[in-house]
Amino acid sequence: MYWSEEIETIGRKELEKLQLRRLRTSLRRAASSRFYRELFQNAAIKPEEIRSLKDLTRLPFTTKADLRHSYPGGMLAVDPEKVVRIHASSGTTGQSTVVYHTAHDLDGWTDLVTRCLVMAGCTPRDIFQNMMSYGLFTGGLGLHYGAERLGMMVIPVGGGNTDRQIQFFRDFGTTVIHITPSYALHLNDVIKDMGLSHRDFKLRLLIFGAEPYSEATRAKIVEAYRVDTYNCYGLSEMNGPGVAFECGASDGMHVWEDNYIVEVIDPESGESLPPGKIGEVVLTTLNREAMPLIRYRTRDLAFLYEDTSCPCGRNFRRLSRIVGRADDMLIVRGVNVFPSQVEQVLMKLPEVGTNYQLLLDRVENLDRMTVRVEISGRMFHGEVGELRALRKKIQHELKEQILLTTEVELMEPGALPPSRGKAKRVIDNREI
Ligand code: DLL
Repeated sequence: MYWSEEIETIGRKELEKLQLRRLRTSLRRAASSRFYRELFQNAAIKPEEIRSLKDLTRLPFTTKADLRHSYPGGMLAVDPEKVVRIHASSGTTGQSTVVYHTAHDLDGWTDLVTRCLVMAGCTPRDIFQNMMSYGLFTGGLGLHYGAERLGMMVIPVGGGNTDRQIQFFRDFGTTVIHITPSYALHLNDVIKDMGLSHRDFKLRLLIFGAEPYSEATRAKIVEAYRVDTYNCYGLSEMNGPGVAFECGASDGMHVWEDNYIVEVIDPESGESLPPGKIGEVVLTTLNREAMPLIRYRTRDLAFLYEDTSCPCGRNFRRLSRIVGRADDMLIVRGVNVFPSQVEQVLMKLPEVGTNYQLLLDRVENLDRMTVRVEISGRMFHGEVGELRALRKKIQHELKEQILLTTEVELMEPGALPPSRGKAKRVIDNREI
């Protein structure tokens, strides 16, 4: 099923022609912002000199720091009167980054989200409960308008208030939810505590994104809810959700390349990497008026699939799941560790519950990593010997995976702060 069949099934050659045409327009638009005018001048390059898609690599990158420095209006490329909405990134540190949208931009974004929902098999008969927060964060309004355009009944409940969410599942017969993976795990704990299960609901489809998660977590969620799951990737700088989305083949996320050019680069050298190689995702907007972004470094790590054909009929390149963030990488006693590696180990173990936290501190000048993990209710009432064995097992499996000896603290179910949106997994006390 397609929302815009003609464009979704476009051949690669046609697509590349369209991309080049749009790229040139995008560059021209970008050059009317103060930031890009200066950037192009400093790089001694004129937008008209970009005559092929390959030429794109001659242009400098744009970074999150650039967005911060040009706050609030340095990247605005249109007359402020044309702007109809702003969104901001959920980044927790420093100056926030703002993104401007014209009516055209919002219309284009909504269309991409609608494509995603149709690709996942949603129809106007579905009842859609949007459990991501509304406001400056894009997970709320972004999915909201796409779902409405498709004609689903939308319940704009937002994040949190878990009891009411469950009540709504029952009262309105919710069939599709949009939720962060960490909140889906927490929600399931509450569902179980209420003595309920997937049989009490009509859920059939779960869309998640906004934070990294492992395949093991997905398996846990599928087991609990018995639903089809779809991974949705995006970031506020690129509109928000709906930059890339899985099709029914569940094998990578199609990047909507008529709207974005995707590159994967070596985060150290900035060189382009071939398909299959993990690196930093770099995106260029092709259809945005208010704030075009050129070669934006996302800091997200993933790889592109080699093959551009897919059983679903779309030829848009596929991006792997996000394996981590360039800036999330922890260096513990000189070893590079991604929180996602720890999660992959923990979520595979049936004795482990749904929540965990990584705590880093420095003891006598040595890094120490403590993994605090909630165990399942059944284990909690078990024997002390059993718990000791479990702790050893977790330590051993972690050592195999990340090559580090870690402290493991087993916590009772519900002891760690639950996630109702993006989870905060790492507490690094080492700088303090
Ligand atoms: O999180 C947009 C979004 C909302 C995407 C709802 C999907 C669903 P930001 O707050 O700007 O925007 O955060 C963007 O979140 O750079 C990734 O690091 C991470 N992220 C988003 N989607 C995924 C995903 C929204 N599917 C940042 N898997 C991005 C892993 C994701 N990480």
